[in-house]
Amino acid sequence: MIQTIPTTPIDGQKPGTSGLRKTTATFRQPGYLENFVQSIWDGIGGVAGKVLVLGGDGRAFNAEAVQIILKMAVASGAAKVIVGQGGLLSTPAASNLIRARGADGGIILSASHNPGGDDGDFGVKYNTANGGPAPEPVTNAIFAASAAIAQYHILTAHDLDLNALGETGLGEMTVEVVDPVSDYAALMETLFDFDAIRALIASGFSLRFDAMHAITGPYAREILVNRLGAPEASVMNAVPLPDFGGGHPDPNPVWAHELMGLMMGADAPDFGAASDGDGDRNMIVGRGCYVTPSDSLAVIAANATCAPGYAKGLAGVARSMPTSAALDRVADARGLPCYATPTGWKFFGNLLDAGRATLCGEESAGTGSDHVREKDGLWAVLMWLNILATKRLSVAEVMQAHWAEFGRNYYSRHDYEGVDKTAAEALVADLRAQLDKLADLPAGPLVVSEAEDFSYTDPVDRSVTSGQGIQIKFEGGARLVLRLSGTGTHGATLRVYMENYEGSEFGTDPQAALVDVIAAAEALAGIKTRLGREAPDVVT
Ligand code: VG1
Ligand code: CO
Repeated sequence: MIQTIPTTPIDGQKPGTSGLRKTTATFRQPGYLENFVQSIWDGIGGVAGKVLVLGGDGRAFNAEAVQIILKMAVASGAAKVIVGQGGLLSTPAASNLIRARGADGGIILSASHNPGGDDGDFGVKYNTANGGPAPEPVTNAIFAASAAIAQYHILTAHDLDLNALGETGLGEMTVEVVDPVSDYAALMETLFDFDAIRALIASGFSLRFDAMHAITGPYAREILVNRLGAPEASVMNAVPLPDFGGGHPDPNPVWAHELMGLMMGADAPDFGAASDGDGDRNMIVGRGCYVTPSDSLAVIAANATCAPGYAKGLAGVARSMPTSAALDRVADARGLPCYATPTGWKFFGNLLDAGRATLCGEESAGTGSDHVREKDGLWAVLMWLNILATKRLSVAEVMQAHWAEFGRNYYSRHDYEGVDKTAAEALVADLRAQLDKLADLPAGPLVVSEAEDFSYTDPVDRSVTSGQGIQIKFEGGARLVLRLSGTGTHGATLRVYMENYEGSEFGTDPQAALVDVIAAAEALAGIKTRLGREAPDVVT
């Protein structure tokens, strides 16, 4: 029986950088998920007759949420929902399924790199028919619907068994349970030279992939072990757990410290990598050599033609504005168009759809291409393996060669997590208010040359998105960006991004190379005093 349940709007159901993220406890409140899902249906003009893809990263509440969403899809007349077995899908696999099946859209259940479990976070993201995160007009419509909601519709029924593959009926709707891995693995085989990677591994090249007890375990096992012949032990923390084993599934040197310890140790493998909760981020590490995400993006752009799927060259490249300009140097040298977008993968969608960009990336460990409309962790790992298999160089040698050719953009991001929201917002607002007057003024040891509040005009649909981060450039070429995170669930997180280009000296520690920009940031924003913090919580 389809029930119509009266409800009232719940404050704060506003999607952030990547969907709606709240604590698991918040999502478990009666009606919370239901209100938001109905708001998605209402915001996109209903789901009657539509085909949707559904799955999540397996964190706590994933299984319950999938059942609720299926019952709400049938109650609003959806024709079909394609669900990953067990309710699981990585974000890039979901994006691929939407595209491959010509679905009208999809729902991905994840709070990505945020911790999960009963005391962690949960999230819901809506993706459109191109497979990508809903763009701002759509998320704004969903938010507007959440503020006007008066009722939701849901079928009263038993939970479906989502472990058996194949089609079943739920009321008038078809539910198709698919293997979450196979279509994605097949797509990877079309892009990369699996024979060459297999030969590299067979020659004794050793690797470790840290799935961080998140969604990529089964994907990495199938691709790296079963298809590429890596030993079983190459995939660590391979079993997805609802609380990610108590860890923080964010692939950076701080949270992936187990892998980092291994890679910096005496018996380090040749190659290490990790991915996040929902499988769209990546970290690349060589033996004794951490590769910053911005550098990884630049290396991939410079060498993508090693991979068969990109052999014909790139149409263009794109990065989020805070990402380092290492990519721009490659683009300049190769004559490629290069775009700088606001933070969040949704801003790459139009560039990818229009064929203006083939590769995109963010400093936050997200890299991807036009093969899907999300960033893709395992894709980046396979791209690196393909490059190494072709060049037969170590990761450290690839980096040295890259810097020798293009120079090095020393880069670091300092995060101040869970700080007082009012103080963080005031810090940003005060700095924003001064931007007009900063040019030519000293800032610690540096002198400001340009200061702006980043605003983006989409070159495809001409839509304008403003207030996307404070960008300050200094005489001599250094750059500073400050913005508040849009994915956290506690207080505020201030992100401070710093870079400085160096043409010939490549061996300096990034924190030392950036010491002047760090001092300039403190002089301009007064971070330590205003936030009451001595040091950042995470340095990447
Ligand atoms: C962060 C990153 C951003 C990324 C977003 C979603 O957003 O900075 O680059 O696109 O997370 O990634 P914010 O607003 O917290 O800075 V994921 O893998 O968490 O979906
Ligand atoms: Co993610």
